[in-house]
Amino acid sequence: MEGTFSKIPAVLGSREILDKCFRRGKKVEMSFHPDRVAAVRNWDIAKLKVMEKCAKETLERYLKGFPDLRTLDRFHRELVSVLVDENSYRKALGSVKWARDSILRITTSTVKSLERTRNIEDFSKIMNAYFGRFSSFVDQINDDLSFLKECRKSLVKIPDIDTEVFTVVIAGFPNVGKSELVNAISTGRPEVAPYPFTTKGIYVGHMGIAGEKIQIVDTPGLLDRRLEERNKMEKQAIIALKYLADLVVFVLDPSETCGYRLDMQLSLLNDIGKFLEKEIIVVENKMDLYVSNSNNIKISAKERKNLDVLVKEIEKRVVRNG
Ligand SMILES: Nc1nc2c(ncn2[C@@H]2O[C@H](COP(=O)(O)OP(=O)(O)OP(=O)(O)O)[C@@H](O)[C@H]2O)c(=O)[nH]1
Ligand SMILES: [Mg+2]
Repeated sequence: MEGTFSKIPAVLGSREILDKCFRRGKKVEMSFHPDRVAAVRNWDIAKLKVMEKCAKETLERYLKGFPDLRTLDRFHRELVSVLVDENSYRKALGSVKWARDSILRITTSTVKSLERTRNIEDFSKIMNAYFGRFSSFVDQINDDLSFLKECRKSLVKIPDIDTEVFTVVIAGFPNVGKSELVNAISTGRPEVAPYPFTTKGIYVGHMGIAGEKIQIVDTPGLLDRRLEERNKMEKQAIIALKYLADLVVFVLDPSETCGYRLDMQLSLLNDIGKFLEKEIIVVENKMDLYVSNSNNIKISAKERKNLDVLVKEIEKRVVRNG
């Protein structure tokens, strides 16, 4: 999965691709040939080849750079399906392939016509016909290119997550301190959402635990509501919980400074427990503001308090799992 999404190339529009290819074609210089007809013919063929190469390389960069959804693991596949419309995605890539193939085909046939022609006046007719069709193939996929350009915006943000590595997913209501916690316990340079902004996607940090490098995943906040009512952000959190979590750390904010009542947070915890059937560690964050008399682990992510207690609990699960 390394770099699958972060390396998706920037997408040009039809106009930009045509400008680039025509510009390159125009730069081709005529080589000397004692036969004037052969000299012009060679020159025209060289122009076609340069334009073909330009289109082929550009379009193939997209065909290679945008992942084939069928090759993705379940987690990434589900995540992509929340972020982009899969049918349009497949269709767009199909169109790019069609344009590439069409250009290769007409280039071959145009070279053949040039080779058959002895009449120098016919060369420019053949070339103009080629330019017209070349432009038309690229123009016809403009909407598909725009669509891919949009897709890229959301897909490049998908982190490289190794579905084989032990993974802790941090979940809970919005504003309870999930990102603060992930930042506090991740080592190295965490690829974590720059809090205090609302987390809009999935972010991954790492932790060295019991000699293993495990993943720690930050998710967007969840409200206590049915799946059908969930927005794109929440759906991503649910997918991470479902397909990535070996262990869930559910963060509660009993101080309710997050803006949500504790009973609502507990109701979400209860639902997630029922639907997931995964081990959940419940932590109460913001102990600097409020401490309840429950038996849950109490921490302050912001003040880095009691995090060692939580880390020990995570460690126990990692050791048991390995
Ligand atoms: N007092 C106090 N504030 C905290 C603590 N942990 C986080 N906060 C604050 O709570 C606010 C929300 O923290 P985030 O980490 O962004 O919360 P989140 O759960 O990631 O929020 P979403 O991404 O929107 O779901 C920020 O202003 C934090 O500084 C804590 O232990 N004590
Ligand atoms: Mg967050």
